[in-house]
Amino acid sequence: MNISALQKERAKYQPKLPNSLKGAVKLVEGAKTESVADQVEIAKLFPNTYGLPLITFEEGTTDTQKKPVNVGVILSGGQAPGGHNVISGIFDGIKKINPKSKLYGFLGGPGGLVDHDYVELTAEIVDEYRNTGGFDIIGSGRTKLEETKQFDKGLEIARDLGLNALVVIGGDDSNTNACVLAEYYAAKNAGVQIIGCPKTIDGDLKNEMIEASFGFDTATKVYSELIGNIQRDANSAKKYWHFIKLMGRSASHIGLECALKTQPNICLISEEVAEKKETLDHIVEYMAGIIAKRAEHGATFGVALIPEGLIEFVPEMKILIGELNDLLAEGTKTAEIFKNVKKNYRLEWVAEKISHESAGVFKSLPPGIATQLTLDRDPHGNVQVSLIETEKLLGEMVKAKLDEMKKSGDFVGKFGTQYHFFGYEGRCAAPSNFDADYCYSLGYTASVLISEGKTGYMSSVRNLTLPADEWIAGGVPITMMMNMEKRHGHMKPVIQKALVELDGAPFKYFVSKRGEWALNTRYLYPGPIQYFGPTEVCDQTTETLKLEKA
Ligand code: FBP
Repeated sequence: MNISALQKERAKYQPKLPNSLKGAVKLVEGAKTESVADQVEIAKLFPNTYGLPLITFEEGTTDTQKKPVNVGVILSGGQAPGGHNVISGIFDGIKKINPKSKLYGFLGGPGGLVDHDYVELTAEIVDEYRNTGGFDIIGSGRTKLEETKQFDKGLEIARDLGLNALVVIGGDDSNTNACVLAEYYAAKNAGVQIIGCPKTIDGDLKNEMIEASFGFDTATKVYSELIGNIQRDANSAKKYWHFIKLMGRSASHIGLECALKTQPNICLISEEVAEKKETLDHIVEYMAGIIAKRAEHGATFGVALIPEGLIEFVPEMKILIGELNDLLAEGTKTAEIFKNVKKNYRLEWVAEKISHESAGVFKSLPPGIATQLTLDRDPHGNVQVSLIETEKLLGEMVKAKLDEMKKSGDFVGKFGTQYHFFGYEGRCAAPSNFDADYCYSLGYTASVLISEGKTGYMSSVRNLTLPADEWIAGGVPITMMMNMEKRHGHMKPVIQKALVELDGAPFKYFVSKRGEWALNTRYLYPGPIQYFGPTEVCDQTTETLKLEKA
């Protein structure tokens, strides 16, 4: 493999572990848990894995060698920086348990388990990928593991390989599936444990016990570097408004974190839009208002951050998307008919099948955006928001509003736009020191949970604003994070997504500053991720975590 100079140096980096994982480990069981909501339904659906206690690891005294364990690992869903370090953490952890332990990687995501497509991850392979970005060591995929047929195929290969456990590295949907799989194998007494790891750049898999999903730190650092560069360009040329859509599917954590790091003129927060029941027109008025005010002082430039999932949070759009999801859900009769409707008649066909109000909203959208809303759902039944060009939709609507304002004398100046979408640029970056350490610790924690015979747990590492030595490692029962939600038109147990909390410290801080950032030019330029150098530059956690923990 050809490697860059940075990779060569980075390969030497030894990720930090919490003190509790450095030598002998003592397991401490905490209180029994309950799901965040819908306790009766969840307990009924998960009789073998519901109500398990929280687990914390502490420094132990005796380090006895245990029996070897064979472990399978799956990377599921979108890439996130640090996945390779989770794998190297599992590898080192199970080798510490017993050097005869083996690690198998299922290729191309959960589908690899079902299709029995795997590779043994040897020291030689794992060493090549330490501290690198990407999921290319074994690849990832979005196959949804939800049918017993798939679980049984998984069990076949687990038995062939003598697997004691399977680690699923994924986001909320993948960990939901991991939990269902854990329950199925536990009910069957199959002898295969399931452990989840919290992955997603979106940052929406978090709660009291999971302070952050891995990858969020690095991805937001990459986007913030780019936003800072664009801000500097805007402030130099003084001729464009840059509308930047940021990945993150539903929640606006990425947008908020990047705003805290770069201080742009506008950052929309989807959760606030939903709370205030704002319409698209309100949002456009707000943006146009700031643009016009800046223009009054000669500042005909600026930067606006737009979260990827925004339109799903605009109440009228949410209702529309919900109706479209039901209409076009995979496997429904209407979805089948839709596939055969002629392309140029599709929008009309859809408008006839939804409520009168939603049809009005649907028809008011530019045809390109309306079409994007009808495109294939992802395997979990969600609209693929990354395919919807919200930044252009808003750009066009803001331009129309400013044209009107110009006529009435409320806007003087020019409005030139540049559009950007940052998402894929950050998902495979070389993990920051924080993500390199955090991911390695998550993987190592998973190996200890396995050696302790646990199943249905998610690997948890907390206290993340303190130095890694002081991090608290352990396990959280996945059922603890679940509630019932409507998916594909049916109520299903799923891990509750963590949206931006409007009474949380990060959002409150943002609100206290955004007026000043809007009208004045207070840009911050974070620059690229630093891997070597002073700790205040290289080992920063996210602004979100800092404010949450302050
Ligand atoms: P995960 O939830 O699987 O981590 O996905 C994150 C994400 O990057 C979202 O932010 C984005 O909407 C989506 O993946 C894009 O999906 P794809 O990689 O399939 O285009």
